[in-house]
Amino acid sequence: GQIIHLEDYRPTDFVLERVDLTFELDPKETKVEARLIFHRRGGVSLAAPLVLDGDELTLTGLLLDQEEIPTALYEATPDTLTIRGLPETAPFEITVTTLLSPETNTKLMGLYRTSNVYCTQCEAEGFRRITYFPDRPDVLAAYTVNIIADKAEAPLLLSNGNYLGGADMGDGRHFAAWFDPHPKPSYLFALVAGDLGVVEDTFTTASGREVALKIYVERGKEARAAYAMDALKRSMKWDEDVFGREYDLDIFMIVAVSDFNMGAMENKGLNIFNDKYVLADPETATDADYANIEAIIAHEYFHNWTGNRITCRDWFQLCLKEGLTVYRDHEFSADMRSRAVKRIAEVRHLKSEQFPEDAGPLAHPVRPTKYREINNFYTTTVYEKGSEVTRMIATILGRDLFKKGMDLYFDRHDGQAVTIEDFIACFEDASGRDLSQFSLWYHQAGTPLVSAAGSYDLEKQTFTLLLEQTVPPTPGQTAKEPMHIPLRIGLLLEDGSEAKPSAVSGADVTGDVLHLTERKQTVVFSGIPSRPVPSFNRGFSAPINLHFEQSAHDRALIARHEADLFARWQALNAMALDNLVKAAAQARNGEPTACDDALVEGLLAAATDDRLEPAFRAQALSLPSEADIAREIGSNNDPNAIHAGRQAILAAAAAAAKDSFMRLVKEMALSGPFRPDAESAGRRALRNAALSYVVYADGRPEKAASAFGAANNMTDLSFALTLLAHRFPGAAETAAALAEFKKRFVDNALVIDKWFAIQATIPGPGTLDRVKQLMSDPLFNASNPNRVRSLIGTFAFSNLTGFNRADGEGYRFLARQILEIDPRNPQLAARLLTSMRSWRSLEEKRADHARNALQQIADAPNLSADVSDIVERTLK
Ligand code: B3K
Ligand code: ZN
Repeated sequence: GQIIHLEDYRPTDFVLERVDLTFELDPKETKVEARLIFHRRGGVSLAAPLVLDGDELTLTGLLLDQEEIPTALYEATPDTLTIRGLPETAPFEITVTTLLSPETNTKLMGLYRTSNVYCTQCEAEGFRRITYFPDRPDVLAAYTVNIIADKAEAPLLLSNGNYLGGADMGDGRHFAAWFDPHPKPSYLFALVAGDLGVVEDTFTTASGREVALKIYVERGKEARAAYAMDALKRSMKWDEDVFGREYDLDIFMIVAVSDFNMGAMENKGLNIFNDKYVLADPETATDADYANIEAIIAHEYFHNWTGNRITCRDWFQLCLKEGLTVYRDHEFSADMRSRAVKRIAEVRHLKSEQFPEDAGPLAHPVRPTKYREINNFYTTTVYEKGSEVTRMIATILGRDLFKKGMDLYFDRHDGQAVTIEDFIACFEDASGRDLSQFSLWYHQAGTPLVSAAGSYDLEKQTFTLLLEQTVPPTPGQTAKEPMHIPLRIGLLLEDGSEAKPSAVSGADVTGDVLHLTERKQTVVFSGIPSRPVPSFNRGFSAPINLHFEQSAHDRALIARHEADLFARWQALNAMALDNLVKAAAQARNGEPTACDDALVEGLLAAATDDRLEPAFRAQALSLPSEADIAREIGSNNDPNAIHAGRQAILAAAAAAAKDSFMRLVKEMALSGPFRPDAESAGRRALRNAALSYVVYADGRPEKAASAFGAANNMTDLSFALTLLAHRFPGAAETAAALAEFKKRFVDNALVIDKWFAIQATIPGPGTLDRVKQLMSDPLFNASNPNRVRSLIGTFAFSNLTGFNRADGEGYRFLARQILEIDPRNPQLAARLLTSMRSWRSLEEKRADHARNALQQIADAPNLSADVSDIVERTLK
């Protein structure tokens, strides 16, 4: 594939007015007739042909205003259709007929089959696998869709918009017609046909309209869709209350399918979901599953306004809908659950996924300027960093002006396909502020590093902060400009109270937001009665790395007294990270590991403070991951040493406070029926976190085995199984529990995915063989993305010691899998390959093995554009 540049954008020569589609569904030979009404845009020369996109298409008919087009006037290849000699100004109708084979469509893009259900995925460029079309997001039209199918095979026929009607055709077939009045780009098109069960409800909008809600799932699974329905209704209400956005059709549908390349898709009025993010009940779903379902249902629903009503001009603007919609779903979850705990989870995720991307060969701006394969840009940078950038706008403007800017955006751009510049202009116009320096967040890749140094002058009662920012070089961007970084900061006094400076010079400060705008800034706080302890980046107000030498004593003070709960966790986490980095070095040098008493005290103080909610206390107990430690070390990493050091710290903390952890396990026990709410989930999380320390201190599998036996919900059951498998992989108790778990859930593929993932993350070099064995288990299915991701993906992304085996076998295994999957499903293969993005930060021998494995992929013939794009950038 060639490189597409943002600067080459220009509007289409022809304006699409209407789309009328007819599908005659058949697993092997589906006929699609597309009637497209166009007119030539003013000023476009008569010589300009109509060029439509295709992808692996077979053209079987082509008409202009119902007349056949002479072959001299058009040219069709599987990926373009060019038509000449079209009218100068008058609208004309092109009828395109194509033949598809949904059954053999293994890429899961366009129209495909999953468990005998026809379904579609069109974002980003899947519609061109259905018919020749101007398949780009700035071409908006109203669609009519007629679906004809075998009645027995597909009693249910769905598409976007409102149902117009249907009828029996007398020959065993029937049809249905749908009309979507809202102009939309082709990537939001959807069709579903098959035999599915349904859960129904209604929602009455703020202005009193009744909307029918339907969630379609595999027959027999209806009861497991109740939580998703509840989350949907709460999302609809929240978007009205918080963003003033009402739903705009008579019906809103969600369909859950079991073969899906990603989480879910926001097709207008007809969202299609990976069933993993719809189905839940206490027996089969963990608290994390419930929280994910709530967040993703909300995310896709919120796209109705941020993405569908207002869409992207081109794919470079992807963060316009994704970053903003992630921000909206984060705020929703924060309102539904605990804001501080939600923020901690977001920052953990951002740091473990986006920071490594931004620090590695795949780094790119939130708003990129070039791409080879757009599917490779649905990244954590576009999504999560994009959300953080939106959050910073809200922090800089404050709640009211942010709201005013959002209202202006909805008002000004409804029905349009717009750019990031249009979005920013709304906030500038609503607030009167200049956001041009701030916009660098969209354009400069790399995580900014802010280094701080402080000095206190007792005589003058001043505290002076020296702040310096640098943005590291990233591929294609060597020199960077200083950014506008909104840094929330608190100055704590020794008694835990917060200093209130009488004046601040050297930076604009509003409330507790310090605006860092220059490369170097000296900020002086006056009226500070004693040496303050600065707490930086409260609430993680800016997605940066912060370097500040701070003693364990000062960190402990923040961890106990900060008003901002997130900052308390951040201080504890930093303290833990100091210890873990030191322990990794000690393990590598064969020295004994030491754990600071201050860390154990800090962990315990937070974990046992019953003024704090259990979910927060659980977060405090959960130490930084091996990947977090590797990132903090930065280069020349030895995963075995990191693992050994971390185990040693865990064991030391466990031994130092075993009784307190045992008490917590008892105190946090829940009685009564299972409830998935945030409070109960928090108690389970704290209980399990404490249990893991108890098991570490104990060194024997019995307690984990009895927790496994006693569990009455999937959270506790899978946690106990993980403890057993990871801590005692060879124990008889572990083998028994794994066997029992498999037997119990053999009919539930989503639960078996947990069984795969738990085993794929057993630390150590032996896990690769286990993963290979599991691949030949009859429950594994190499063509189902969820299975592949839970076994192979989890191994490559989340098992540092297993995947990064010193002999390089892990990388070679992954390379073989990539080459095996790529011809069937390039998107899945490319996504798996991003697990190699941090290879350069490994110690030399491993890095060599990794490079060789990458090279082996790069040298293979017939790579997809998806995989070759990732492998080339990763190697560069
Ligand atoms: N917009 C889709 C993602 C499509 C990915 C295409 N490769 C889901 C979402 O972000 O809501
Ligand atoms: Zn999205």
